[in-house]
Amino acid sequence: MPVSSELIEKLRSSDKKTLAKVLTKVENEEEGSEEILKEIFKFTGNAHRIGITGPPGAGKSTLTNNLIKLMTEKGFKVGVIAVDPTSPFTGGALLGDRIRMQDSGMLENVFIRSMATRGSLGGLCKNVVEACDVLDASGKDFILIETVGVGQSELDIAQTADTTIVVLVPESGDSVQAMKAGLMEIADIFVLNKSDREGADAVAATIKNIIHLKPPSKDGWVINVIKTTGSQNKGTDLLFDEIISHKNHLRESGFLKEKRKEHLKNKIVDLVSGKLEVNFWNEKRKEDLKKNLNDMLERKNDPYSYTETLLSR
Ligand SMILES: Nc1nc2c(ncn2[C@@H]2O[C@H](COP(=O)(O)OP(=O)(O)O)[C@@H](O)[C@H]2O)c(=O)[nH]1
Ligand SMILES: [Mg+2]
Repeated sequence: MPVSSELIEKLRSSDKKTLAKVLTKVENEEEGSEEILKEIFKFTGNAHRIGITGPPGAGKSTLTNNLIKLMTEKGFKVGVIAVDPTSPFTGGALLGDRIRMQDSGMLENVFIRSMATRGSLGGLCKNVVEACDVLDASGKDFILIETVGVGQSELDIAQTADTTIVVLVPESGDSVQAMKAGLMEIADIFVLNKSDREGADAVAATIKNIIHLKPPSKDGWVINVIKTTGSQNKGTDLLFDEIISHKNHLRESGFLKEKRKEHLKNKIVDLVSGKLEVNFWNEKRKEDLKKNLNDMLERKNDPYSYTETLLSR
């Protein structure tokens, strides 16, 4: 079914109803969503995508909220995707903030969407990249993607984001643990939030030391540690400045192109495996698998040999 040009126009003018409708379509892979994605691809690539990850409770949502405020105050258009079932964009103090934003008319330039994690624990759900594309095509300057760093998700987020922010807190003795777990590899910016807490300076120094031990990155970017106190909206300006520095660095070094090429490559690989898988598991093969399970269970056959036959048929 061809996509109506009216829909694309509405989307590009950031019509909120249309945005919400299209995002739902894309998230659920409803019929026609791929057609829309095809149409809007040429309008994407302008937004700067910022991934915000870290352990639960580190203050990711608080910082996201602070960034939204600052960015909209500066006149930027902001899209937010929260891949966090517990994201309190509808609760407590943060709601208060949102209401204030609404009062000042700032909410006009913000679009927030929560997406449920599916499948893997805390993982970035499947269509986050596509949802980012939709927001991108609607003319956002920045897209903030909040995701809990508990496993694979923080690595996934680096597959989408131009700038990846890893949020840690002083009391997480696991901050060093986090470094080991691969967060070091993906961070463009470290935030030490809850800097009002005891020991913040020492932890910031430790993180800096670990960074210095690391070989310099390919593109020559030097990772910084930004101290914030999200709950008091302190340090948000420093964080924003650091984001802009990284954004400029990516452009000037030509590394943005490299990064996005890599993201595109991974996307194609994912698309191909997805489509191959869908095509492969037709009724006949599903039936065949069912029939053969007992054989394997009784050790008359093994999964490897069976897979080989299945693929060669
Ligand atoms: N003391 C202190 N508390 C904070 C700070 N930033 C956020 N919090 C609180 O920490 C809790 C978790 O914050 P939230 O943004 O939901 O964390 P998330 O799970 O990483 O998104 C909330 O109660 C916040 O009010 C901070 O800088 N200092
Ligand atoms: Mg959160």
